[in-house]
Amino acid sequence: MVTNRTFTMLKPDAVEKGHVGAIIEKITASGFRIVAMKLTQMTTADAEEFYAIHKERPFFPDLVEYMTRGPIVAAILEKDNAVEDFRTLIGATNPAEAAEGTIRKLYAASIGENAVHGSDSDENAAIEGAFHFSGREMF
Ligand code: IDP
Ligand code: MG
Repeated sequence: MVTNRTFTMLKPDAVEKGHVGAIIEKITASGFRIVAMKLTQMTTADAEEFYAIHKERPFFPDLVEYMTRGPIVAAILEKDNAVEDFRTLIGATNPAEAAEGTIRKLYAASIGENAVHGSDSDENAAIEGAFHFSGREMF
């Protein structure tokens, strides 16, 4: 079980607004090594499976619509304490509550369209990374 990796997505709003380069620069400048990375687009079935834990929430249909409307950048990142440190780097789910200098404070528009995903546990990091990447795409 890998414990020093996390999984991220630069969500459709971040790609649409041209923030990919700036966000990747901030991630690598913060000490994360890129293990895997690609531009891809989730299908409705992909998004429903990826966010299955939220399927009873009122925002679920909007979340699936948002996450499938355009390309995302999916990536696996490596660093000591990766999951926790990456959640700190991205900030709170609601950008209005995110700390100064965090990716969501800088680039997110709202709690729904919040620019970036970060895994919430080592277990989910492994599941989410394997959802998007084969072993041959990980370095
Ligand atoms: P997280 O992305 O910070 O881990 P989660 O609670 O796991 O936050 O929610 C997953 C995603 O669902 C959020 O990143 C956001 O895009 C969306 N979301 C969460 N809560 C709300 C809400 O109250 N309204 C609209 N969208 C939400
Ligand atoms: Mg979450």
